[in-house]
Amino acid sequence: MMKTEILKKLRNTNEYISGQTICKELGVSRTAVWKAVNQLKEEGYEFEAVQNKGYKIAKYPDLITKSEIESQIDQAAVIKNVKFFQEVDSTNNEAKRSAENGAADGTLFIAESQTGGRGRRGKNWVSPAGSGIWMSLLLRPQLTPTYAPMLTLIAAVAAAEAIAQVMTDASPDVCTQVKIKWPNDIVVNGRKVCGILTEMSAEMDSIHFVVIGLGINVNTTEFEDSIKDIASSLYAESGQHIKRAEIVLAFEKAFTRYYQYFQDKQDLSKVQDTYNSMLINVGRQVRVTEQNGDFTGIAKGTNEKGELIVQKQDGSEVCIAAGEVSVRGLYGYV
Ligand code: BT5
Repeated sequence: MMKTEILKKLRNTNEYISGQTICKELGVSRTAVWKAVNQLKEEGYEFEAVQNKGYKIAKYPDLITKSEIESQIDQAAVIKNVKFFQEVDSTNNEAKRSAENGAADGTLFIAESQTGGRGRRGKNWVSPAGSGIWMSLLLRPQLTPTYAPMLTLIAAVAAAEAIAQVMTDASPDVCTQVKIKWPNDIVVNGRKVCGILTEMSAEMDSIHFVVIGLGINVNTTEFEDSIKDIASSLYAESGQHIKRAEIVLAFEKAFTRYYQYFQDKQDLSKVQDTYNSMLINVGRQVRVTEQNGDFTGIAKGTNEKGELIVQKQDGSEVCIAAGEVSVRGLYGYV
């Protein structure tokens, strides 16, 4: 794709690059380059053009388009290609539909807004345009279905790391406040900035595909009544506007690394320490809601399967598998 290639070339240098060089290196006509540059201008990229020298990008807009992301992905990354939508019902739904039609492992579905964003068990996910990241990664891992819940934890640790990293750049004192609420929420200063919804299609002994959906509130300034007491955004917590593509790319790097560890060992042993160091539940009282009743206990951390270890009042420990229960802090959301 021409726009991706042009962005790749201009991004990797501080020098001006002439239209002629771009044409030659990409093997395309001047008109084609001119057309692509104009499209990029319309999308909000600002170019500096100097006669006899060429182009340079002076300003990058806050976009999460195919060309913006693909022009920055590493060759070795888990994300291989990006499908961008201005609006979609749910990127998880889109990923599942495309997966049924043969979409490849490593396709990232990302949307500016969702009309039917979903949380777990039919809950709603608020996904307005312009301020957040609503994306779903399609994977086709060679694993049995029992491993799928672990992917949620890998995505959580990667998202938390990415968020902490961009927030450190923006506002150094905030990053220590980035925490994971088991199993799938990222909270900053106790408020939810990111949720993860993992879904899969599988047979008894093999996974057809897994879709990992992430919703991240980045530059959101106002939240609707239904979530205003629990939700926040990276902007609200740091006071800095952060470019959404930066977070997507930081997530991509961290996820690629942790996913590789996971595939090597088929457990979470290499992820566990980092996950537990960010886990907000540790040492806190939690209420575990199970089908056959509730109980309270102290959360101890997660084991190598990603289960939450909870010590009951009688001292015994139970391991709670992700997806089976809902864990609520005793005194509120965390
Ligand atoms: C989640 O569910 O946290 C998973 C959210 C996953 C969203 C992504 S966006 C891309 C992809 N496509 C989708 O359709 N979904 C995924 P859960 O733990 O069940 O939490 C849902 C609850 O979070 C809701 O009941 C609200 O209380 C709260 N909530 C809804 N929208 C929110 C938002 N934008 N920010 C913070 N909290 C929100």
